[in-house]
Amino acid sequence: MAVYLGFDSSTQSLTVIAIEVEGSRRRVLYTRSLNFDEMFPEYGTKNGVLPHDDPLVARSSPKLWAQALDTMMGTLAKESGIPLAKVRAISGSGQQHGSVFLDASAGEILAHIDPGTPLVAQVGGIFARETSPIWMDSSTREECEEITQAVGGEGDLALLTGSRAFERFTGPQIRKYYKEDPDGYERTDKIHVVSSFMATLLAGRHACIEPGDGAGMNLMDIARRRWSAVALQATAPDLETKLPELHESWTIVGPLAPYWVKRYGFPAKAKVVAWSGDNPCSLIGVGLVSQGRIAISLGTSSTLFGFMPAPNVDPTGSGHVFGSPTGDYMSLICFENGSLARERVRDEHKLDWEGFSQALRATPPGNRGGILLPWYRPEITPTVHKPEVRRYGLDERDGPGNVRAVVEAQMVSMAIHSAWMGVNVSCIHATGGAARNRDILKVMADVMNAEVYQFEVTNSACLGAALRAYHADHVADRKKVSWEDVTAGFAEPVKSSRIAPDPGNVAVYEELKKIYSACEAHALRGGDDPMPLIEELRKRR
Ligand code: ADP
Ligand code: XUL
Repeated sequence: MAVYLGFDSSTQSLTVIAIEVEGSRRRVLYTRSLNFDEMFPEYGTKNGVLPHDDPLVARSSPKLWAQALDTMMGTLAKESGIPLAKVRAISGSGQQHGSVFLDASAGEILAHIDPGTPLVAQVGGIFARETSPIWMDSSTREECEEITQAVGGEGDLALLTGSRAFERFTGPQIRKYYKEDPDGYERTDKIHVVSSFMATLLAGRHACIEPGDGAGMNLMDIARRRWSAVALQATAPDLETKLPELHESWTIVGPLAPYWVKRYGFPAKAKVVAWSGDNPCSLIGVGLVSQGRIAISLGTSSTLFGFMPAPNVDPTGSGHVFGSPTGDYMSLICFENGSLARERVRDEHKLDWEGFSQALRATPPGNRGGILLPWYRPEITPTVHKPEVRRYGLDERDGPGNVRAVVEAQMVSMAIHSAWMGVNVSCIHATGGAARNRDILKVMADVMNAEVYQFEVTNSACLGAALRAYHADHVADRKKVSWEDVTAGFAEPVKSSRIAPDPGNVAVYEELKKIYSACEAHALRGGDDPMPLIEELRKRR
């Protein structure tokens, strides 16, 4: 029997999953989540983010992530009951784009961590920058423009790196830091993303970045899967010396560092496998290792993604191409106003999740034309810098109407902005915390005109990380294993969970998509007033 561990260091929590594999016998042994705000209040985060006066700035604490990892490893050793000696490999998934700036002392210090003292007490001095910008940060508009100019325009940058410049991407964030604190930048010896930082802590040495997360930086040549000299030069000086190496997703970073072996009793030969981004890991965790289906993840962010055999970049500029952990590619669009926007509406109308679901059941598809543009925070897709919530034909005090409006807005926006992927969607794999809510998934099925399936494990990023550990362990031992074998028995949708689209509702949403697009155009680009369209729909339906 072999045990594999997958971690997910997400915006709001650290989760672990332990899976057991013995031939075709596969099962989940253990799963546990630590919420950052609740478990580590001393860091002062709210929903995993440090408070800041500027709504465009979003940062968190890398020490908090390190402390959560230490606590979780202790929990695994002392409380989980899993056979530690059987752990063969460990991998993980990290919130994408976030960056950790380490000084030159980090290498030596991490190689000699004393097992008698908690991790955080020893790594406090390794950070060139105390806080880490995360994916919710949208304060780098100027840097995006500068990088775009230097590389030769949006189209060229997208062709080169898989995306035009995005505020949350690591490259623009690095440029901002270099401009604001040149001494801090000079002091920085290595710049990790969240995933490679966490793998670094486990292995006690600088881990590589892999193409799943590397593609979220505006720094990697997407076709060649190596750092792009042109993009690096456009971003900040001497960047090539500060970035970790770039290697495939199944790279073994090294054995587990002695700290974890001596302090908690993990086996010395357990392999640390490169960590990847949460969306690339999710691609594995929902079994999308071949073409033809898509996944929608309803976590803190909402993402829609699918497998892609070649890097076909989005000509409209709203989507991304990332590396897939299989060595291929994936397409993705991301929305910042995901769970936190749904929670805002839920809380404004004093509901719990059951009340939220009841509101969905009590209101008609199409919401009688009532539209909400749910930009509680700045939005990534479409680009909205100044947070603003707009309503069309919808009363602010109408609780059920606002609940339906926020869910419909999110689903309709996903449908509109994913058209560039050119996938004829007939089947959606739903994942993330809110995918347990079948009333939300019903709206998804009707808007996307596709069947929606749920999974046994809702944290597909975490499961995908454990499956990647299993895959890399086999590759390292020169054993043949296909991705279909890797995901079999774990990442298959639950057949009985199928939610089918209703043709009548699909027709309503076809009309609503046009109205929603008109509302977006009105709010963002001064387009025509969409109210006449709403009145027309009301007359007919
Ligand atoms: P992340 O990994 O991005 O931190 P998760 O995928 O764990 O987030 O999702 C957590 C979110 O799931 C919570 O913030 C909450 O809004 C949402 N959630 C949990 N239960 C429900 C439910 N029954 N209905 C809708 N949303 C839910
Ligand atoms: C993807 C993105 C988010 C983060 C947070 O591009 O920004 O989905 O990975 O989970």
